[in-house]
Amino acid sequence: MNQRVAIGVIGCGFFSRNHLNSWKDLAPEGADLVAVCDIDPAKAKTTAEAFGVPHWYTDAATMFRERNLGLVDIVTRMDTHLQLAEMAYRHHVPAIVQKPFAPTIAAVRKIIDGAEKAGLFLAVHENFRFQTPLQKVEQVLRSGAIGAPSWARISFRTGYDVYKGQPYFYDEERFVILDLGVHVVDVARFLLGEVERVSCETQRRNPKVKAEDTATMLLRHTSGAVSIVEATYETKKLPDTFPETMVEIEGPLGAIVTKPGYRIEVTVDGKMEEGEIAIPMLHWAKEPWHMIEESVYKTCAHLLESLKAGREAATSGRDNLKTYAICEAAYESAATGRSVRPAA
Ligand code: NAD
Ligand code: 89Y
Repeated sequence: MNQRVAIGVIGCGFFSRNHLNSWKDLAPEGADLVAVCDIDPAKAKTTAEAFGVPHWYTDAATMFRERNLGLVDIVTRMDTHLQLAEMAYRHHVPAIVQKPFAPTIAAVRKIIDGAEKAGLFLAVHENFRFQTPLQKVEQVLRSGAIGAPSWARISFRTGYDVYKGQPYFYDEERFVILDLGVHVVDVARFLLGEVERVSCETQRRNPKVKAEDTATMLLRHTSGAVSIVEATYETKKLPDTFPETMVEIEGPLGAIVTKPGYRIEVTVDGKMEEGEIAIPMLHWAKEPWHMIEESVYKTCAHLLESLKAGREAATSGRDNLKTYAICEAAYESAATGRSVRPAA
């Protein structure tokens, strides 16, 4: 029998439409979108109307009291994640929180401890490792074609106007590492495994933002591999590859390189083959975001399936703590000029 899960979404802002569309599309897999909540009544009401959601709230506590939720999807910004996750635990509701997990590693640990004490499923909506191009790279890597990877560059460099949709970026106290670095670091872990040492330099190149908009990290993985992880919103380079994460990986037998426009080059034994990675266009998706939008659907599908099966998600709270700890180490390295061991 298909187990149904009553889902409430908190936060009806810029990114929420991707979650809402995904949950609607996952109805055949058991997702019942029953309520939305936003402190802004106009946003809550228009979202409920647009997505045909039967109940809307301006107060999360009331939503938890009145609806018998089987899952809450917290799509607010990080400053509210701890308070809302703890509210979910008090009502014995499993939770997903968007990245970044929380503003500090202490808050991240509290969110995880709360879920573990309550015996509840907790996952972070970390969607980059569900992106079709990065899954393709992982598939080639796992095939063994290039051997065990020993060096990589994983970079997200763009000058796309991200501030238009996300104007809160101007005022972040810790900016590009927590917003974008978390994704790119998570991809580095996904492809090359755990990390034992981090060095980082940060820069604020756009005078209109408060904090760093460029981060260049050097990671030493426990396997011995080394990766350069880059995140910037301030490149003027063309073509602008937004929203692609570009990857170069080298192993003893060959290399995997992604190229702008969802292309991939795989070199094995001195022969290079080029290919195109087809990105499915979901019915609600729009370029250039369609690749990210498809990954949101795949992330939601994985999280729902894991919850229903009683399994830990690939991006569980515990897993994402490791990504967060690398980012925290990157900030410490940039501030001290030393390399830092991540403390997950
Ligand atoms: P946003 O500011 O546009 O939306 C957040 C919404 O939450 C607002 O409408 C606000 O009124 C509401 N809100 C705040 N506190 C609330 C509370 N206590 N109860 C109910 N509603 C509350 O932000 P956004 O751009 O939609 O980002 C949301 C999250 O998604 C952020 O953590 C961001 O980093 C993340 N995000 C992820 C991706 C990705 O690819 N994974 C992309 C963009 C944004
Ligand atoms: O905020 C960023 C994220 O998490 O993914 C894409 C984004 O919205 C802009 O780079």
